[in-house]
Amino acid sequence: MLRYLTAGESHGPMLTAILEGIPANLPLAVEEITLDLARRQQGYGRGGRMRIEKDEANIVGGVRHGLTMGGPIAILIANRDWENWKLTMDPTPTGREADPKGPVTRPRPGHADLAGALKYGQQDIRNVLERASARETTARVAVGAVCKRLLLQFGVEVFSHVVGIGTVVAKTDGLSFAEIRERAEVSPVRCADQQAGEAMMRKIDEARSKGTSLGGVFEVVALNPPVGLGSYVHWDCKLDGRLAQAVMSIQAIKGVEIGMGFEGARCFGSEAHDEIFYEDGRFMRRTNRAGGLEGGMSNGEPILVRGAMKPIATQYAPMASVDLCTKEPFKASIERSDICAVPAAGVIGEAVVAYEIARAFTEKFGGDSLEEMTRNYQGYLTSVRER
Ligand code: EPS
Repeated sequence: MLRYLTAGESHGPMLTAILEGIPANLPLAVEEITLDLARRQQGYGRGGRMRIEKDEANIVGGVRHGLTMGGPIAILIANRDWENWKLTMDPTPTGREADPKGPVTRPRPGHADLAGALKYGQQDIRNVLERASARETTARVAVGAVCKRLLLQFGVEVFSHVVGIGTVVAKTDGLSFAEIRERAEVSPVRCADQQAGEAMMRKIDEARSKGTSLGGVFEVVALNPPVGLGSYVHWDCKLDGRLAQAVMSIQAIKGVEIGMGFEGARCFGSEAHDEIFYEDGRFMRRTNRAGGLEGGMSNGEPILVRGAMKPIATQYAPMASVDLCTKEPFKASIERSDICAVPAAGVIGEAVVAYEIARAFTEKFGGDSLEEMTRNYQGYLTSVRER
């Protein structure tokens, strides 16, 4: 079974990810992980921090001579900014006296600050915000890159594109998945519709000039999944439920849709489902309104998951808040922030979706080595085809 943990703070020395359950003998190059880390760092609308960081993966466990060995895979990613935060983030007791920044006592609306400080009994909100920060998603993208590599072995490809930023919505009707992927990959906002992409950048500029931020929607696509990942038999086996949780767990995500999602609720039933055909020796659909998921299982069509990201809570435009210690009202504002991180959120969406699909794969096809897993997978495909 697949599972992972991440550790580390936004301005600490590094982020750490441990991924357990990847079978032995999977080819894995550190460059593949670093490539996804770089993709996460890009995107029109990022702030000054991304000019400091250049995320690189360092595999320190579970891989030898380019192949996984079956043990936990451990990945480290250094925070370059740590050099500027050494005293503030010093793990020894002496650090507290030497911290040039002093405690953070002003909770920012929209962040984990207030609820986190009250819950964990903290006087210094830095003890909350450092871990709650979306910097943690760097480690999740590293985990996702390994999961993508496993899925690729079985022909499953995971990619993402931005479908909306603020009120600007992309039109991708008539484009193939290959075209959407290609166009999104070269767009500064990771949007396949060039005209909409330009309008999105203008919106981001407008938000920047107003000292505020912008949210949006990304879509993650998983091509070529086999039928039958996940299950209908228990609530916590349902793949759609697990994907929704995974996407919702990304910092600042407030909504998840699968397939038609909320749009389906506004249709008649005749417009909301995918009719079944049998062609070329296989069951197939001409539409994919279900987003590749029926009854909590993959149905063999591409899996489509969308995440809605709220505008980043850290803003130059001040919002009302109350000091944790003095209880005095103040206006929360900041010195450095991203204006829009939706393009990055799409890459993070790929990672968490790839992890959940890979987890469903390892549950269904098991195996300690890639060869064993491949045999199980091939045997299953044969039995499905021979029906
Ligand atoms: C973040 C605030 C910003 C972002 C950061 C997430 O960092 P800082 O406070 O250091 O300027 O840049 O995102 C990343 C560091 C990243 O790698 O995505 C926050 O508060 O969540």
